Amino acid sequence: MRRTRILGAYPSKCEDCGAERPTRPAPQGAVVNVSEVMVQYLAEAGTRHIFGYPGDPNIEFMEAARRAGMQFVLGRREGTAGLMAEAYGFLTGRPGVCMSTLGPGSSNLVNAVASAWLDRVPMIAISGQIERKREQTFTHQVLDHNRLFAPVSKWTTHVAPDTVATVMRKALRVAMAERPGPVHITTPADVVGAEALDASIALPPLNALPAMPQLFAADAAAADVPARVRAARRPAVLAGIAAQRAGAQGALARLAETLGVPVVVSPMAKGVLAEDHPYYAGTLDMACNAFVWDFLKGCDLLLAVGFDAVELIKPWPLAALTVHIDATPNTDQIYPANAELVGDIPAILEAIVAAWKGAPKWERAEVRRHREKLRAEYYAGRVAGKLNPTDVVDLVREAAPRDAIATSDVGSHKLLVGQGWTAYAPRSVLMTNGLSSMGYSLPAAIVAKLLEPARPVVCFIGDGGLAMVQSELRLAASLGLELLVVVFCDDSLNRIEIKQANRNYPSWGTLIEPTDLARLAPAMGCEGVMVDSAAALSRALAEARPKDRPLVVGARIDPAQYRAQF
Ligand SMILES: Cc1ncc(C[n+]2csc(CCOP(=O)(O)OP(=O)(O)O)c2C)c(N)n1
Ligand SMILES: [Mg+2]
Repeated sequence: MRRTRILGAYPSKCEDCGAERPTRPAPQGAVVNVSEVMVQYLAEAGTRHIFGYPGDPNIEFMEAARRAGMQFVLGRREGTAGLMAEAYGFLTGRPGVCMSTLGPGSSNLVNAVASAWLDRVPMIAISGQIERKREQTFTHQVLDHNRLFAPVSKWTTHVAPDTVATVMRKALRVAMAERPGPVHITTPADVVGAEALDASIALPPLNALPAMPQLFAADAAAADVPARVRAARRPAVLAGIAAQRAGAQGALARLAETLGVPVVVSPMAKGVLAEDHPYYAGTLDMACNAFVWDFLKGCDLLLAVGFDAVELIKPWPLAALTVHIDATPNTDQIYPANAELVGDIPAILEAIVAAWKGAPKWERAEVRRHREKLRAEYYAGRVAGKLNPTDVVDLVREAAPRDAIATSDVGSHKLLVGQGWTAYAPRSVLMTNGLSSMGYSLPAAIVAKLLEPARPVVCFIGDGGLAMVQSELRLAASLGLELLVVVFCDDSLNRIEIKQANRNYPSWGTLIEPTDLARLAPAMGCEGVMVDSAAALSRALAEARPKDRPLVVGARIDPAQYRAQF
């Protein structure tokens, strides 16, 4: 029988990201099994963490990962482990890896895979399965993974001994290709420990992650844009997550300054233009959304730069001429584009800048006045003497350094965090605004701190969202992570309760019982404090914090500001 041998030596550091590679899964020349090949490909893709929850069919895969030096992060359920993998993919731009068992494990994982699907994050989701010969007919715990994951994945597939290397290369390439997203791989119990026999195993694995293809020819097409901008009276940019993924921050800032165009950003792209940049003009579809849209409605030319309509909450309201600048064509047709420039976004923007002649279109002072009005709108409905939601955002921002990472959950609080938190760098704000699933921000904060231990990490979450995932506090404590978890306590699923109130319906099914977080947190190995005033919150933020575990601050807010704004 032909014996599969592991590939020749490969560098101990990833050439792209500089990450230390795990040790080789097996000495050169040794027979390798399917799991070892999978792990080797994941290592080549720069992945050093697996987020998951195990079952019987995962044991061989886990052992291969352990021997390869991967870190296994045991989320307290598959759903949160999967959201950790999503955050990993968002932060690194490389596939986050999550793992579940068959049946209940895989069905629990669906939410996180769907989240990566709509948040456009590269992910490799792996689920164990019963042996192949029983999969077609056996029923106990057996779900058809391909049908389960197909609607929320870019690809669903199985590994087999004679396909594993090819499948892994394709899985990584598909997950990473624009627009990125999840690939689900089923690993049958009789396959994970079997000898890998895929002939293509001898091909270099790094082929799986080529650089972004440069499709764009920086010539006449780009030159057309300066002419359009010059002809416009009030041009503006709407920048989104594809711009952030493409690393367009430098080119975007140069475009804004050189052409003199204000830039509105989508929530998941917060930081793609520093929010103290003179041409920053607000975050779309968060608090003050009518004000920001009115600003865009006043524009007569829109450059949509990597804007993904998955973040759009209502139908497209603009009539202005639109230029679509993206890594993918405007196949969504949520907005009609008068021109499309498709390719490497930074290269396109630089070509436009290079071709620009003329004075900036907007005065910086005009954009500043717009920002000042936006800020005033953001404070609408504050109640003097109370702890308002915007006070929480402001006080936490003031207490955190510029390079802090913030994660936000889903609910009324997200709308204020999304507009009020000042972001200075790309990928410094993690939120889900595609699927927008509650329970994201705590697992995301855990991953942010794991990957960026030197940067302060703040997790904003509602009391409803925390109740969904609070068992992960125990994980954060056991990992020794210094996190600041700020909980907006209003005893309510406020975002939904408000919609009931807007229809004059009573609050029904939308109230939740208060939890004493000052007592819950220590039981989870964390510090905890409840505050009900701005002064108490300031004190809690100023006090020395534990360095080896999270601090949970339950901010008992007055929700009146939500009612005034939403
Ligand atoms: C998993 C999930 N279930 C339900 C929703 C619908 N939803 C959106 S916001 C919200 C309320 C969130 O309550 P909480 O976490 O307390 O935040 P608040 O709105 O009170 O700030 C709900 C139920 C959702 N987005 N995700
Ligand atoms: Mg709430």
